[in-house]
Amino acid sequence: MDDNTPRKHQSGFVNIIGHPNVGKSTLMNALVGENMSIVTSKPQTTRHRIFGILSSSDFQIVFSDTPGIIIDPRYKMQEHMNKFVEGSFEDADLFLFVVDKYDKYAAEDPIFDKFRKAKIPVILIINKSDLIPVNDELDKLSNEWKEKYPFDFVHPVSALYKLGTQDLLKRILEHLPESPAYFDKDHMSDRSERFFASEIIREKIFLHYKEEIPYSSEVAIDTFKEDETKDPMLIRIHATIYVERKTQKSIIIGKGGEKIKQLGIDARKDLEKFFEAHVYLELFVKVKENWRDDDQSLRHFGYTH
Ligand SMILES: Nc1nc2c(ncn2[C@@H]2O[C@H](COP(=O)(O)OP(=O)(O)OP(=O)(O)O)[C@@H](O)[C@H]2O)c(=O)[nH]1
Ligand SMILES: [Mg+2]
Repeated sequence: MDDNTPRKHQSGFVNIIGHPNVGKSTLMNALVGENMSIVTSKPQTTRHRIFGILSSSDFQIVFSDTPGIIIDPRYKMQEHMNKFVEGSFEDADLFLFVVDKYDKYAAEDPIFDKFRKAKIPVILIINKSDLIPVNDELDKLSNEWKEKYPFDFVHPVSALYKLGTQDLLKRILEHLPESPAYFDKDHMSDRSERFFASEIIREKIFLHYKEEIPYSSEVAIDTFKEDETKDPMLIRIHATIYVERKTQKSIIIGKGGEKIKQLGIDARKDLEKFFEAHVYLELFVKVKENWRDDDQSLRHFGYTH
């Protein structure tokens, strides 16, 4: 190539969608190389659309992690989660449609119709390939999926063990249009530090509590103050955990405050890692009855479109 030939630059939106718990957030984190999106073993962990941006001198891939598609939403919050997925149809240059070996879709599932109408390339990602040790099984799965929709490509990966993810990046670049970058090259997300702080605390709620508690909880950051006179920097965070009922508040706090203390210790460790700073974290718990069905609360918690 002539030295004066301008080098090709590719940019695009790569939207990751699929059912809850199939590993969408793990995949985005593996592709971006940072823990941008929280991951737990419980379904419906992700509640928002979150960009994770991977840039080099030649390309910028704007991944978006989305909530798992909820078939039968019971709360307004879940309707908002589904709307975030729908929103990802408006700007996608490429879809990564993530499934695992247990995942089931009928051939007439509305998602396939949406793909057809959107006319956007779709790569089927068969995730958790570490749980599918026999190649025959993978071929069989792959053929069954291809009968449901003419995917542009079928790509097995293990997002958890980062197997096949580098090959997937190459495949993604083959589908990305030539375009200038959408974001500054040093941006890794569209989200604020407060958002990441609330997500890290919410992840710990998912990990520390059972049954309805994680699903009835939301986290709001009341103050986030950086003190740069300290070395390393000190960040003071006051956060409120909202639950739906008084009984849930006492479960979050635990006997003598023991449970919330453990939650705070665990969350602080990850906050310090994420922000590379010392963190002073104070947690409060409040009851906001039925916030999952209350428009005003949902707006306050960022469920806006
Ligand atoms: N064995 C195995 N487990 C995986 C893999 N990828 C993700 N997981 C696990 O699957 C669970 C769900 O992962 P997430 O990344 O939170 O899944 P998600 O699709 O984002 O889930 P929602 O946000 O609830 O929609 C976690 O326990 C992950 O560790 C994989 O490649 N192999
Ligand atoms: Mg997720």
